[in-house]
Amino acid sequence: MTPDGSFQALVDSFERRLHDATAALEALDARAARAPLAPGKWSRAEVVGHLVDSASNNHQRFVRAQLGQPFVFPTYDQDAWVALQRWNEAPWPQLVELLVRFNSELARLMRRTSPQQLRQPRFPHNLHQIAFKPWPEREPATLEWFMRDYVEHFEHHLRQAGVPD
Ligand code: NI
Repeated sequence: MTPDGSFQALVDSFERRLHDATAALEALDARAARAPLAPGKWSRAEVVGHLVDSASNNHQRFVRAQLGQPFVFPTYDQDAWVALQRWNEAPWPQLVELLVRFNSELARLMRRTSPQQLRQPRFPHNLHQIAFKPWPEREPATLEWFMRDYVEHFEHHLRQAGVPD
């Protein structure tokens, strides 16, 4: 198979976005980062903590899939994860650093995933339950689609946290 130029371009744009987001998030002080974005909603720190949870869950999925394990993965209750870890109390600069380092590593992993791994049909799967934009239960999924979905979820939450495109 030929290298997928459009997928590599996606990884490039993910890395650029991560770089720009770093500066925007680092510029916030901890008090601003910990204020709820709306009454009863997550703060920016909690949104960033949720993105770390997403990175850690999806890192496992992206590696396990390439080792031939079933494309059926544990779900996670996002609000319970954020509350349990008290992301709003985490040191803000270190939380941003964790987000950036973890996602830089995921970008490196994505870039090194072979076209065959990216495009291989995966069935059964549970992407109708765990994906940001659910994939039909009865259609084979691909790792490429799932990685793209990860990046879309990441972008969605950056916008929610007020990091401009
Ligand atoms: Ni989310």
